[in-house]
Amino acid sequence: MKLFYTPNSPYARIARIAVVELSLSDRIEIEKVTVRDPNSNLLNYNPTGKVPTLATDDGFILSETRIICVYLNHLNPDIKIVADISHAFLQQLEGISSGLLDGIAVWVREIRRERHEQSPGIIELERSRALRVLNYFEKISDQLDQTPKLAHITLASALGLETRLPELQWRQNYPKLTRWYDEFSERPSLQVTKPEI
Ligand SMILES: N[C@@H](CCC(=O)N[C@@H](CS)C(=O)NCC(=O)O)C(=O)O
Repeated sequence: MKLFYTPNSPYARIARIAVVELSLSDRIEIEKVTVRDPNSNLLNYNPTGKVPTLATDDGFILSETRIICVYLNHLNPDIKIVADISHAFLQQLEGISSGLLDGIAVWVREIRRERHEQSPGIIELERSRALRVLNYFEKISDQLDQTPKLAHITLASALGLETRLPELQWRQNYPKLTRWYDEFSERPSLQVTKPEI
């Protein structure tokens, strides 16, 4: 089984963290690829050209982080990373943290375009979305724990984009979230998957 990733993708990072937390490192080969590259090896597997991509032993090509994490979790059901319907609050956190990540990812992509191509409207939309969600997590931070659930992994991966988006500056205004994040980030699975920049 093979997991394709790029070192700086926050989505691929979630899948890589899940591999470690589920003790699947021995069963899954991790292959670094390029994206937005017509010569990428990834295109031989997945026409979307997106990471993460999981090529399973039974010949399936899985895209989309949550779908991949559900599959990985089935390989080691003793550890529960992905929340099911009996854990509705965790599902709530999964959804809100992945909305935060999607929004920040759009924002990061926007500021990486040439200045004259950037849309101030999109940047403002994503900035205010991120601030609303960060306010939410600061308020409920006493309900965040340190267990490696998909919700927490996704939130940490989104917050980890601070290195790519200094404009976000979430640490200054969200002290409780900062404490939660700094402790969670000490997990070996987060340490070995730290973005390169
Ligand atoms: N909705 C997807 C998003 C994955 C995604 O956008 N990955 C980015 C890297 S962060 C990518 O592969 N981009 C390549 C491209 O845009 O062609 C998921 O949940 O996995």
